[in-house]
Amino acid sequence: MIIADEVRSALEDGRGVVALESTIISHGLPTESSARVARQIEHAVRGSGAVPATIAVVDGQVRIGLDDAGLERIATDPVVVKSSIRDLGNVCAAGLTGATTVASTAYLAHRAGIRVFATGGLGGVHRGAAHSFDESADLPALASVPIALVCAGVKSILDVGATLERLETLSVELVGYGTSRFPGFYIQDSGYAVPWVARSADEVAAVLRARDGLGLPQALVVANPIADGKEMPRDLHDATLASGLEALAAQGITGKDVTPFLLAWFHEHTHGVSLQANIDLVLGNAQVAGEVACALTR
Ligand code: PSU
Ligand code: MN
Repeated sequence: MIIADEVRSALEDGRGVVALESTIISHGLPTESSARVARQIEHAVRGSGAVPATIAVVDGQVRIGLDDAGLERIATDPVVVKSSIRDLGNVCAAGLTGATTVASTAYLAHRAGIRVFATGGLGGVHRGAAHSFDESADLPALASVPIALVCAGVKSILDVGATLERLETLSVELVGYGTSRFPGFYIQDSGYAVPWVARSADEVAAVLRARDGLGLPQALVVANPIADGKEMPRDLHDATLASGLEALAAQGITGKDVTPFLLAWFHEHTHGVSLQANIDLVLGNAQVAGEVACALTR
């Protein structure tokens, strides 16, 4: 595991550090914009006074903090492997380049001593999971990694209600950031409530400290809705989701390809509307994560 110099010195000096995942860059956004967005996400973390650490596997080596060439490679190289926890052994042993998911990023960030992590939307229970058993490895990973994850809820392509039930079963603590409603990724309100509300970065930091004091091993999910005026129009969202799910079934897509397929479907079929929402929500999460990381140092 190679920790970038800037990240290592920030950790040693007790400054705020935010982990960032790389699958959103390689598989979640169109290639034309992904390098630019990856830089914007890091910029948003810096804007809050924290140091970004984008995590990926480059030529078989885990990197905690990517330089610009690494970021560009993850964004544009078509052979980059979507790497969840169970892929890490093979990707590293074969010297491959892999983009880490929420699950593997959380695991690696925690090993590096990072306390706060930002992504777009958490993975979860897929629609039809009662038959397919398709539940993201993000959920069990968060049950065993004590990190704060700032996200815009779970992706709306999922079964949100079932995902919330699983988060409860797995004892993953959940707070709404300035809201009592669980966000729906592209939209502010998924239709479900959250059990707890945090009104500021300092309140989130207080929850984290309390959890640390008790030695709780699970993650804290900080659900931060997309900003006012930035969410996708509801009817466009619902129609695109319906057609995307039909295409998914018709083409027989399964396993780790499901989420990238549906995200790409949205980006293509909304002519950039979902892409802009995805960018806006992840930048908002990066900013809040930076504020939480700094609040933890106070
Ligand atoms: N959030 C986004 N875009 C993404 C993802 C999250 O805005 O592409 C990625 C994350 O890496 C997450 C993964 O871990 O999607 C979930 O994939 P799966 O459903 O196969 O577990
Ligand atoms: Mn899956």
